[in-house]
Amino acid sequence: MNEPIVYGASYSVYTRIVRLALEEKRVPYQLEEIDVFAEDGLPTDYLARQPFGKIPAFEHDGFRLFESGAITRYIDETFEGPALMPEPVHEWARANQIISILDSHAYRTLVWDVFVERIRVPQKGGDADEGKIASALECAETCLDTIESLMGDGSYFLGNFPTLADVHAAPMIALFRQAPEGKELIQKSVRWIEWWNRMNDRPGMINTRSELET
Ligand SMILES: N[C@@H](CCC(=O)N[C@@H](CS)C(=O)NCC(=O)O)C(=O)O
Repeated sequence: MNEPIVYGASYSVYTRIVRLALEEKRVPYQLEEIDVFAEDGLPTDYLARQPFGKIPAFEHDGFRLFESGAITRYIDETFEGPALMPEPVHEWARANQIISILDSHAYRTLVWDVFVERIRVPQKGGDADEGKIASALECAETCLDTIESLMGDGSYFLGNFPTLADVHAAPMIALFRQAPEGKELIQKSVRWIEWWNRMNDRPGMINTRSELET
């Protein structure tokens, strides 16, 4: 089998989710840089890989795929290495539920409305929208509390090994905690602190760390 190719950027949360799945499976891969925010726009042929113009896209042995949730499940099923979904059906359903919460509620709130607004906007000379941050923090708290209520008793969300749910969450939390308010919310929960410290020390997280993290 050829090495899979991830088309994306090292700063991107969703690109990192796909890379982390590959890292956890210990699958060598190539990262083809696509800067989705480039002034000149996306390479002309990129929309053939991802018609919505988002990153990442993925290719393996001629099989093209986009949507990170589909890509990480493909990686888990296709490659050898530790299983990244729990087998008991209740934990399996919980992992899917957490991934859905992260996609539907956490990504925009934690990454765009808190991290980008608090850190990136001022870095680029703008003024943070305090109203946006304040209301996002309420939703962020609901996200964190809800995911915590779904966690099992193990070292990771759903047992003693990371699943695709952990892999989906870690890149979002990594940016959220760059904002002082984000860090403070995480620090309020021992479960979240312990989880973050464990996840952040994993080789995959270290290998995919970007310059956005201090
Ligand atoms: N549903 C997509 C979401 C991917 C996504 O939102 N990627 C971000 C970067 S992390 C992006 O491409 N943003 C560019 C934009 O929204 O214009 C997936 O799961 O792959």
